[in-house]
Amino acid sequence: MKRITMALVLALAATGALAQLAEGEIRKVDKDAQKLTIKHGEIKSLDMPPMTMVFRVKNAQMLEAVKAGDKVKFDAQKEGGQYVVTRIERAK
Ligand SMILES: [Cu+2]
Repeated sequence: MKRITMALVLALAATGALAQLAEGEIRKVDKDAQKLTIKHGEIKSLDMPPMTMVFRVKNAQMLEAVKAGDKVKFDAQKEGGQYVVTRIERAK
C-alpha cells in the first residue's frame, strides 16, 4: 500500500500536478499592456531567485482577479523569451 502511494505521488509530481507555486506580492496591474509586476520569491521551476519583475499573463481574466498589494501564489513559464503567468491565486 505504501509503495503504491509513493508511486502515485511520484507520478503526480512528474506531471506537474504537485508543482509548488511561487509566492509573490502584486506590485502593479497593467491592463493595457496585459502585464503584472510581481515581487516574487524563488521560482524553482524557472530556476529564478527572488526579485521584482514584469510578467505577461496567460489570459486577461488574471488581471481582474488580483490588485496591487495582494499576496499571491502563482506559476509561470517562459514562452518565446517572455515570462508568462499560467496560474495565479490569492494567498490565504
Ligand atoms: Cu523573476
